Amino acid sequence: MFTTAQALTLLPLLASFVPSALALDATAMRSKSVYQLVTDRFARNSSVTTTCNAADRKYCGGTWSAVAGQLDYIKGMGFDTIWISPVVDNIGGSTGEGEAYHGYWTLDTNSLNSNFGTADDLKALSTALHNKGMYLMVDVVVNHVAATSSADFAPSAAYGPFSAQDDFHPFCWITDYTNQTQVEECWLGDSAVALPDLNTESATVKQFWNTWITQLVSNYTLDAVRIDTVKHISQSFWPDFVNAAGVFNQGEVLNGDATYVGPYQNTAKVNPFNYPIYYPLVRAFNGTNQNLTELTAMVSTVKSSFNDPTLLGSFLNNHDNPRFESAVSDTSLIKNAHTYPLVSDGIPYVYYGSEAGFKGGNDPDNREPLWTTSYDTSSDMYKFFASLNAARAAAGAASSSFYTNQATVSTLSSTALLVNKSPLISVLSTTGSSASDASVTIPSSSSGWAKGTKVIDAVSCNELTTDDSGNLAVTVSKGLPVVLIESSKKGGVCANGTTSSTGSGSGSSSKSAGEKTASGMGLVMAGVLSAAVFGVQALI
Ligand code: ABC
Ligand code: CA
Repeated sequence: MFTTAQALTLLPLLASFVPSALALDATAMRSKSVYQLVTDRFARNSSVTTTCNAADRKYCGGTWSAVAGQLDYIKGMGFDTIWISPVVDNIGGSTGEGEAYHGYWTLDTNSLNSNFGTADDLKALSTALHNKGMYLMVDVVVNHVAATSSADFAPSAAYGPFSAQDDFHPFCWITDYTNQTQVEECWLGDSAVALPDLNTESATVKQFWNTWITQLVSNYTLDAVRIDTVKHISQSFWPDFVNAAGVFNQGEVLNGDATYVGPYQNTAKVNPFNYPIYYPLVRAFNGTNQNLTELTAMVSTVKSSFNDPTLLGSFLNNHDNPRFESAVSDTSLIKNAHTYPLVSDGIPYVYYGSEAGFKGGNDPDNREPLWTTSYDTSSDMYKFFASLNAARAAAGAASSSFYTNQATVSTLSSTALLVNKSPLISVLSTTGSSASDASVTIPSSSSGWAKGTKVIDAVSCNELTTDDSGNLAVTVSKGLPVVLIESSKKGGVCANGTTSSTGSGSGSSSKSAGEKTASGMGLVMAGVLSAAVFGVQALI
């Protein structure tokens, strides 16, 4: 046995054996696929049975340990990283806007929010993820704390490290989002819940945050952080903070203008979520036959505005915006819109409940409890996300430059978008599920495919073959997305079987394997066969 003194001298040595390589840097993050969840709403102990109405804006009982109990549900869809909502202690009780169930109303940033569990529970979640080869991203709020009203607010010991007047910017509401000084120095919130703005220019506040983030990452072995309200703090604050975090960051700069968001990556070293693409993406698919040129034009603008578009966070849904499904009910439009973030540039984020067909609109309705679904892994959308993640992973495994090469996004027709991120090539359509079959051709000049190349559609599991010129005729059936990779590179794509369509190279059919509908007798037979022999499509 060692004496205490001996043990202490050995500690640094031991620490060097602990695998610290888990934390994600930019290179490692590129190959990840993230599932975003609101801790209070994703999973709770089964002994808690109270009804959870999102509209009530109250705590519903979700915990970190319950999240740890549902990791296979997430992993089964092919996601390897989870982003959980903020973890620190929040203001208690009820406000005019309900309770702090979402975690963004910081009280003492040095303590954890006991509604979600203990420090050991959070560490156990981190460990459980790592044991499954998964990763943890935690949401951090640096811009503000919270108070029930601006008039009542006074810095005090209750705010942990921020107990001095100098730690805050003097009160004023943000009223004009085009005034950047206001955006940075005035307060978010409203008369029901004020969000007192921290004086992030103060050396004391800066130093506190830098030390805090280093410790948070270390204490809970975090792999990445999501940073809240990035545009509400001066750009000069961020480089030191992200450096102190030492892990990959994805930051919220809530603005649709790429030239406004770009500098946060280019000079402030934050990797923003791709809000510039989000708005045109929603508009491209929020009805049938929408114009696609706003989206293709934005892809170009993003390329010229960001140093590295492949590190932006791509998403369709999140906790702040109405779910796409609240405005669109056509299942094909929904699938096309969800496909884009997974087959184009950037790190894909899928918001919990998208796999369960949740349709909640604006905050707070978009924060539904997931336990009401019994974590169903048999739904069409659950399997759909598994197919997309499998396709993305196969492309990454087949080509070392898949994640770093920038996609080319162009129109094949007025209703079809070609997303070419070699070796993954997708056709997204706006025709909707009641459209008749439409044919599009992917020219060899854009795919690089030689004649007679066999490719597989990860969505339908149909195999297609290029013609003598290397061109590929694709039939878009029922307006569904088509996600293609060479069959020789398919990895886990359609692991439980494919459907060959010989000769013409057409015949992308409508449903996943095992659920074929008639589009030719051969297809039906093959579908029945693959369904009988292989059962439902592989989950991963
Ligand atoms: C509370 C209530 C809600 C109520 C709301 C008004 O107040 O709970 O029921 O509807 C947290 C909670 C919220 C809570 C807020 C305020 O705190 O989650 O439920 O809402 O108490 C981040 C987080 C978010 C979090 C906070 C606060 C910040 O993701 O979940 O909210 O820690 C601004 C911020 C942004 C913030 C967002 C909610 O508000 O910049 O950081 N999100 C314009 C502005 C944006 C603004 C946005 C929404 O409006 O430019 O700065 O975001 O108000 C595009 C333009 C954009 C424009 C959009 C609308 O259109 O390019 O610039 O955004 O075309
Ligand atoms: Ca601020």
